[in-house]
Amino acid sequence: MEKADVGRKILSANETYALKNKQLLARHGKRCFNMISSPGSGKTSLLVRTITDIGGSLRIGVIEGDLQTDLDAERIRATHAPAIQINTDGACHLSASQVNRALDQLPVESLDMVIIENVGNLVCPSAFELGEDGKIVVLSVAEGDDKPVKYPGIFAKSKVLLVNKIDLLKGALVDFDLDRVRTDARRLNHSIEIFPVSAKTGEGMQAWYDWLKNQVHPQ
Ligand SMILES: Nc1nc2c(ncn2[C@@H]2O[C@H](COP(=O)(O)OP(=O)(O)OP(=O)(O)O)[C@@H](O)[C@H]2O)c(=O)[nH]1
Ligand SMILES: [Mg+2]
Repeated sequence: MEKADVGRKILSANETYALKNKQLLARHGKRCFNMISSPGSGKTSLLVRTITDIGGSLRIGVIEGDLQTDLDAERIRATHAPAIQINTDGACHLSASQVNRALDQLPVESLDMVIIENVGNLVCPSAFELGEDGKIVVLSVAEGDDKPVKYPGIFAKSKVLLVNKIDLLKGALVDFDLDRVRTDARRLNHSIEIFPVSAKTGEGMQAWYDWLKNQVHPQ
């Protein structure tokens, strides 16, 4: 079998499970988002702050993907939200079959929403559908404002861009042109919602919470 055929076969097996996940979530009437970024942009910090601040008004369950350890699931569980950890053992992305097994272990019926924190990587996870309603890309200001043009795929596919760590912009600790990121991301994806936020200070987070709540209870 040629390399391209093997690649196509892996993707189509993944699509079968992605569809199963979509159907399972739709049967329960639950929303699901797939959070993707480079390692360390602040995905888990954003989730911990979001779950803590939103409280009981939006019941969020989390699926955590990492190569090793259950450190991130432990951080989520400390908020009392349910979290299932998947270890990919070297793979650079989550697969839909792994998410399918994790969904079996989550109390999906008692939740409003499942958020999947994908393995830290801006490239591979964007090629694997997991059955989500949308992707959320996180870019922290310390990574540089050229990322939308250098890694266009994930910015083109995402519903939301969270620009995290904006607290670092104060005092010019990093050079980052937010307007450039807005322009470049919208050139790739005119409908992408962009929220500049800080998981550390809470700045800008309310607009993100409003978007999230609107997914479950549209105004
Ligand atoms: N200054 C600042 N630091 C932040 C912010 N959000 C996260 N951090 C820090 O960034 C580091 C990485 O945060 P994580 O939440 O673990 O990032 P992650 O994207 O989940 O990382 P991986 O799961 O390893 O890909 C930690 O030291 C956080 O304290 C923020 O808004 N501002
Ligand atoms: Mg994390």
